[in-house]
Amino acid sequence: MLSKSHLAKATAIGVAIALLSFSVYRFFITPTVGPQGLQVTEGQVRELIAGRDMTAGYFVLTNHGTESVTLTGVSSTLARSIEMHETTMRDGMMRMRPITTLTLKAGEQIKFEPGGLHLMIFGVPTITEPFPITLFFTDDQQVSAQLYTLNR
Ligand SMILES: [Cu+2]
Repeated sequence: MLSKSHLAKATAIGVAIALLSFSVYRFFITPTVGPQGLQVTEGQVRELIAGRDMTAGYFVLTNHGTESVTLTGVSSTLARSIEMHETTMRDGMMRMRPITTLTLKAGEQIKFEPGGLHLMIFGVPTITEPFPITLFFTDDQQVSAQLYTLNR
């Protein structure tokens, strides 16, 4: 039979494991929605091509709030700079160009994805996982997010 102290110890370990798996679950499955109702999901970053220090990043941004918001920039402590780019087709050629702002209406969702809107990440010597970014919005709002490596 288990003594009282053994039982207490086993219970404490059980609680610790439960808390740990709960936080891991929350971290990967249900990202939190910020106070402004802004949510970043599916954050991904491409591995570097050998010899280069720039890459591309993607994510899904959802405005769960009741007002429109404007994304004005993105940065990372691990990159020299990050630009928002859009991809366009002109004369049968795929081109990309920087955009400076992006407005989301209330309830709107915008996808940064391969072949469309994307982040160009410059001056990044190595990709760490998760790769931290911060999104800046008008009215001094900020949202932090993590990008995970996309192995393609
Ligand atoms: Cu680009």
